[in-house]
Amino acid sequence: MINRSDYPADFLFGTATSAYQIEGHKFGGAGSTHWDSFAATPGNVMGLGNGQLACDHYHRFEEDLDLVAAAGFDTYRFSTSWARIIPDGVGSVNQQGLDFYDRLTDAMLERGLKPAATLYHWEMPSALEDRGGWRNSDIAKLFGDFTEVVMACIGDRMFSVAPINEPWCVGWLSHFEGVHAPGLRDIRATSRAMHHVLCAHGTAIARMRALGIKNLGAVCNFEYANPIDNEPENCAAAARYDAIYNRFFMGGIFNKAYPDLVLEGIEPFLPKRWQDDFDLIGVPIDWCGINYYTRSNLGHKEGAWPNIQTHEGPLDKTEMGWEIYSDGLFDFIMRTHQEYTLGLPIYVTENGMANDDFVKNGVVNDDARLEYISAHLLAVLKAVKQGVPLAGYYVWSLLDNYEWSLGYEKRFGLVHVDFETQKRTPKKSYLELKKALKC
Ligand code: IFM
Repeated sequence: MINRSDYPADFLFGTATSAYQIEGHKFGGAGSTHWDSFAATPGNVMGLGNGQLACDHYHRFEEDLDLVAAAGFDTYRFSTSWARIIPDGVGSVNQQGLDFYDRLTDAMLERGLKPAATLYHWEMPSALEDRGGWRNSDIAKLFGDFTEVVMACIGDRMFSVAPINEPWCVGWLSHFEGVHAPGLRDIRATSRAMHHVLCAHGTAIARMRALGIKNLGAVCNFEYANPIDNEPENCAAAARYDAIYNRFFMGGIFNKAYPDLVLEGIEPFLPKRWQDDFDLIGVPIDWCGINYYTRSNLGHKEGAWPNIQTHEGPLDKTEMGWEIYSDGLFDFIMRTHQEYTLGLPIYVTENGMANDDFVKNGVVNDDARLEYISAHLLAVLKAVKQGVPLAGYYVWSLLDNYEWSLGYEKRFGLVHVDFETQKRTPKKSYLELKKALKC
């Protein structure tokens, strides 16, 4: 394990969670979300699991933040639930919802933790999904309205704010692959969602700037695109994957342009005059967040665009079946710095692994997670030494939680959660990180 003293003195260590994955959505007057109905539909989520109870963080947040602080973390990344605050997505505000985030914020500050907020981590209010969700061009404005409500309450106390977690998941995974809510498989829906999510990002940034909120960023996810061999058509498939996954959203936000390799597939389905939105999408921001977990091995597939086939790779894998490839994190940090952010601070806003964790005699031996985190923190250190302005690293996740379509089977936490009793047990990785953060 690394030591804190290996990193620059102002480098921040944190851990991350999201609202629907831990809070317990049934509490506090929250409205229905598209994850509730997606999860209630057989075949979408393992065990039909949903976020109604999750980790009951809604009632246990003090205990959970005690764990964050006791580990020696500097910052805590959390998200706000749109439907908890505005149950129908527009209109009446649920004061209980706002009060919850107000209390959560104060509880972070009381423990010396810097609050790092994400406004949207995937749970669209059902009433807005009924109106087309991310496919609806009104969504950017509605998201801006939600942003103002949240920030008027807690914005003054935030260390940093990002509008949307992982736009690739919101756009592609949810509307092209159908793996996440709303579970669509439609290229027109995908194209519109990919564009509108960026318009919503820009709208939220502009509204927050107007309110005087500081330290605004964007959080994108990245997956290393590895061709299975040197055959030109397999390399071309990997390049298309890279463009869709890793370059589309970054291109829009930082370079006001979409890659040709993506436009070749989606341009016919984008909204009219999409090019006119780049000044909004590319509104300046203060930092960029990289979420990184794995690589994919890619080859050509006959048939329709994007002609990509994913292949099983040779590297060690996590419980998600994801290959462990820490060099990919180094590559993305360098690329982000050199091609997109050009000197802005970069944070690794998510990194971690699912492991087959269980409590035995009060202990959880998750050595694999410890190795995974150490390897990725070394990749971060390598980039720091090359002069990249890396400002922090967040472990995903504080707690075992609701892993979306995989239900509660996959455990990503530094802290084990018994979902029957809600008992928290810090794992070995938590205890070792705690030692490392003291050195
Ligand atoms: O659990 C998710 C999180 O919600 C977003 N990033 C990836 C994590 C692991 O799959």
